[in-house]
Amino acid sequence: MGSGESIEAWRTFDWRQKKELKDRLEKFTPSIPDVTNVKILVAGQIGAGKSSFINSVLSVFQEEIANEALAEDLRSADSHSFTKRLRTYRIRSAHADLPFELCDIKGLEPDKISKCQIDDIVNTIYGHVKEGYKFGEKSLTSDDEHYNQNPSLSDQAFCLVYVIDGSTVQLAADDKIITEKLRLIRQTISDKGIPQVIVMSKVDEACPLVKNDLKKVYRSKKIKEKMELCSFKVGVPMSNIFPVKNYHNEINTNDHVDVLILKALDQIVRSADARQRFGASNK
Ligand SMILES: Nc1nc2c(ncn2[C@@H]2O[C@H](COP(=O)(O)OP(=O)(O)OP(=O)(O)O)[C@@H](O)[C@H]2O)c(=O)[nH]1
Ligand SMILES: [Mg+2]
Repeated sequence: MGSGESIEAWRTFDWRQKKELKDRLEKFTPSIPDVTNVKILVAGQIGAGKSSFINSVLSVFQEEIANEALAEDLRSADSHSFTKRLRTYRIRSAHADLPFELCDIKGLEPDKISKCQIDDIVNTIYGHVKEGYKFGEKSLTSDDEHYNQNPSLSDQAFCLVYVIDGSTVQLAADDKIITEKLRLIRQTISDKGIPQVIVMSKVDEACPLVKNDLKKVYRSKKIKEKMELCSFKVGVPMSNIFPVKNYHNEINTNDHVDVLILKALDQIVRSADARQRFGASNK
């Protein structure tokens, strides 16, 4: 047996639910009447697949490969993030503009703790950072033209998505800094009770079994172990971790890829909406 090792399904998953999930998301309306959109922040290490995940979500609804949130094709040897500015993507389908938005930000660097990056992410969650802001060496200050003094509920992010590269996640100490950064972000926003969802990307690279057949993802021992590792490192329960294969080099969409992406998005949107409802009624 290969290193992926096929075992009994450890999570029940209906591979035929694509239409149901897609329809539900297309009909979704935020619970709070004056909220125009539910905003979701996508964070994670450089190269984890954040932009590719956003592209994949856009692709599922457009029914063709999107390339809006440019993902890097040929990553240079240096450890710089390809995405440098805050960009927000509205999801559109053939039928409608959906009321949720995904924010793409600069990746977290694995080599140094920078307070500035943590401040910028926390400010983005709170809705203080305007579209197009370039993440730099210094934190955004309240006198900057990209600082939004009075964020509305629609400007604030109500779910924090961590994209973690399933092919490289490991127990070793070399990514301690990333774990520490995520902890610092969580600590800063802890009183807000913002839900967190992990999207574990690159499951195709993480397990040869899954590379051959994506439908083996919930039968692969290796994928289960990697997800447990993500859970342990970030402190997010398994039920909030979703394995995905992003579109990155394909020319057509595919139902199996789509359904995993939709399942992750469905959970993200629901937890964000629940939080928004709770947060607003608390005011
Ligand atoms: N095999 C495989 N490759 C992927 C997957 N997701 C992303 N990639 C590749 O991983 C690389 C990085 O992806 P990006 O989406 O640019 O990552 P990012 O997190 O936005 O990176 P930064 O913007 O630099 O922080 C690209 O070469 C993608 O093609 C996946 O699910 N499977
Ligand atoms: Mg990116």
